[in-house]
Amino acid sequence: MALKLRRLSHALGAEVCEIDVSMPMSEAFFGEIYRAFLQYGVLLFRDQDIGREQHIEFSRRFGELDRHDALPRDRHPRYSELLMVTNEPKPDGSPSDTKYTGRQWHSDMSFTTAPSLGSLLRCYAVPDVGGDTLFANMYLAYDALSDGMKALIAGLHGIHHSGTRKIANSESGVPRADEQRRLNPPVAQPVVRVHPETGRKALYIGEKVKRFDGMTEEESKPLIDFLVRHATRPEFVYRHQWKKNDILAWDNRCAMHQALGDFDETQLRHLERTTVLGTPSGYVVAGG
Ligand SMILES: O=C(O)CCC(=O)C(=O)O
Repeated sequence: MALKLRRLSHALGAEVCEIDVSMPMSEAFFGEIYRAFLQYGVLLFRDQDIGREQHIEFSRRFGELDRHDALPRDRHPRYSELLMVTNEPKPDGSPSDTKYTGRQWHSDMSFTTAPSLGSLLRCYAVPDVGGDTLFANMYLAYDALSDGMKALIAGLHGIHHSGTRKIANSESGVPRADEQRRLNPPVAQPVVRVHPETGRKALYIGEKVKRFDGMTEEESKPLIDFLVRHATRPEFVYRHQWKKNDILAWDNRCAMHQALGDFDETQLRHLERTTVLGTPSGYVVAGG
């Protein structure tokens, strides 16, 4: 059976059509999916009305799964391979710890020395309107830089911090942010990463980067801001409008993403993510 693909945007993304990811799949067929994953950076699988075990099993085809020890509060209570992204209040009525997950441009687990290969996010519920996710193609962003800028950033390392911008101000945010900082000291990552499978160079930056190693925050900020603004220009971006039972798989080594908060927060938005472990990258920076 040949893979049926439909491109999602000029920048990145393709829908894999007429597929049930819970059905048995030959190595050869999964190989076609994985090649499309490498080529398009983001793959969409619609109408996947499957169980949590099946989400986990399909994700394992991409590689070994993270058990999310770096984010223990955000794990599903029964499946450590699943990370919750939900605004559903806790049973005691207090706000969800993961209400603001992803509300800044980032690549998953960049604040660890084993940043993720890819993630598979499954949608259970979305608000009537809004709550979309943006993805940026970091190969295109790198390729579009001038030779002078490529030379300037070639040896730089950005220092990535855990946590989400908005969480620090939220009711439930402080203990979670403290815990995340304790478990995850800042990690320096190359600003230009060579994708281990395609061999292409991609920008590896985002809003979790506070400064460059060897430079102050004040010195670093203008260049970080420029690179994030540059990488997220509309021509490098795909905007995903979620439907229930969508699964999106993305390659964290060449795409970054951001969850948008443009929706009525009284409505449920509930997604669950598996995270595929990547190859080691970066180094811990004492004192951040
Ligand atoms: O909620 C979303 O749309 C994206 C969540 C996210 O950023 C993540 O799982 O890393």
